[in-house]
Amino acid sequence: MSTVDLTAKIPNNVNLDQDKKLLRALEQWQPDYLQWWLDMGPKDFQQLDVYLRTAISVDAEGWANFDYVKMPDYRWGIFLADPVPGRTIGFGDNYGKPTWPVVPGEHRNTLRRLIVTQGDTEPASVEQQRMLGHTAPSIYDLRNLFQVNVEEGRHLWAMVYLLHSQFGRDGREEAEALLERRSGDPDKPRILGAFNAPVDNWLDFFMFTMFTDRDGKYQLLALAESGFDPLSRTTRFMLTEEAHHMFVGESGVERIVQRTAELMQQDKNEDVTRQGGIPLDLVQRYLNRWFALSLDLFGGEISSNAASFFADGLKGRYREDSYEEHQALDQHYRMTVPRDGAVVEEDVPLRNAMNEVLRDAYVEDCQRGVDRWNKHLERAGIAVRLRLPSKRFYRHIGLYADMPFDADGRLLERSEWDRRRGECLPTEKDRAYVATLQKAVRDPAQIANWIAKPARGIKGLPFEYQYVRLD
Ligand code: BYC
Repeated sequence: MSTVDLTAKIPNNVNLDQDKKLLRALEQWQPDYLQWWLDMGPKDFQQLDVYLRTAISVDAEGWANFDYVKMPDYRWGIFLADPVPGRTIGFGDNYGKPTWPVVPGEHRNTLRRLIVTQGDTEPASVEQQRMLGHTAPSIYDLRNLFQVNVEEGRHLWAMVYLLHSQFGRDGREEAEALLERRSGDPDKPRILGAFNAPVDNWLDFFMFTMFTDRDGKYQLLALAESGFDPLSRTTRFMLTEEAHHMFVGESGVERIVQRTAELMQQDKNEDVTRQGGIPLDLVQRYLNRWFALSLDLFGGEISSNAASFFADGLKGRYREDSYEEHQALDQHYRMTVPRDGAVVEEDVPLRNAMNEVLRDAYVEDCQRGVDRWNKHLERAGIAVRLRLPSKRFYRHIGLYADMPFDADGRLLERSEWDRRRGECLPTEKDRAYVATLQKAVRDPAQIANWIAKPARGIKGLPFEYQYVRLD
């Protein structure tokens, strides 16, 4: 078990003190990172004590320490899962060969691009969520937001460590650029689509952490398979933190659905908006949007990039070890492809379909969450059910990009799509209504009317605990 040096200026379990050049480079980047955090991190909450968990070791049990911390003092550090002795590449043309402890020259550019793309999402999400602290529905939720934010900051560190330690000058330049792009900025946007969409209310936030963070889980799982061992080890540790982010999203939407169901039960004839709740059709429209935006993050259905990532042993499948065959040659993957105004089923060479294979595993995982939400409706005797729209709906990347598919996956005439768009995507009216609900609740015992309290608090503490000391 590697030991974590928590007292170092940059806490780490990679013996940074033994590589003075790398240490110096990272110590130079650190003040720029902190400046970025102060400029773009949670606005107006930097001086408050927040009950946060901090990684203190990388073993499965007890890696987290919970205590009050001011966010700028959070111990952002570099933690890699321990190496697996004798690990070999688990898939592709290099199957069975030893993994690479340093970046192989022939895959340098591709790996750098993958790491930069992954790294770019982390600060982007912090930027997107910057203003949400002002409208948190409870102190419990406020604390969860900040926990997610500081960990996304740490995930940026994880990628910057790889860039600095493995990619020399190019890596250092990329690390600087990660602090320069800005979510939603037309001149220097973040790389991937969903990370430029505003997240300015808590319904968007919960949908984002449910659906977009879950893309993170699947991308990290695919990178954890990588033959480039430092990438595998760093993503394996990131995944342990990621679970909480998806919990925040999944349980956040669940508590909204639960509250709406309660309000509907109290008065079956009423429109829940009259009681300050969020109607299920509105929840469904937000769900549709974030699910579609997040599906785009997996890239094109048919992708020669994905085929080479797999062939070269750089990016594997979700749980590669559950497959019997790891070359994926002479195999096909069935998918629907738009053709002459209709969709037809087609077999695509498996390596080219790797983005879709990963996306399908993701969709299955999302469905489990939606089923849980629906249990509340079932228990309340409400007939309506939430559901995932078709994978073809409202896509901007890949085979179905910018084609007018409805939520059932039927291709519409453009005019019909334009007319019916407001049935399946958030409307101006929806946004205006959601905006009226964005009011901070500052009494730790209270929660906004549109969301139920969680079943339990953090780390065995009650919901009412003062997770953020506001004074
Ligand atoms: N937006 O062959 P294609 C997370 C580009 S989330 C804009 O279809 P490929 C987190 C693509 O780069 C996980 N551009 O796809 C969550 C390519 O560009 P070039 C983030 C897009 O190459 C919440 C072109 O289109 N991690 O961690 O297989 C909070 C054709 O590409 C998009 C990763 O994504 C898009 N949606 O790329 C915090 C893992 N999709 O080459 C954090 C690293 C594709 O023509 N990235 N393009 O210039 C990858 O593995 C891959 O780059 C992709 C798919 C998954 C993005």
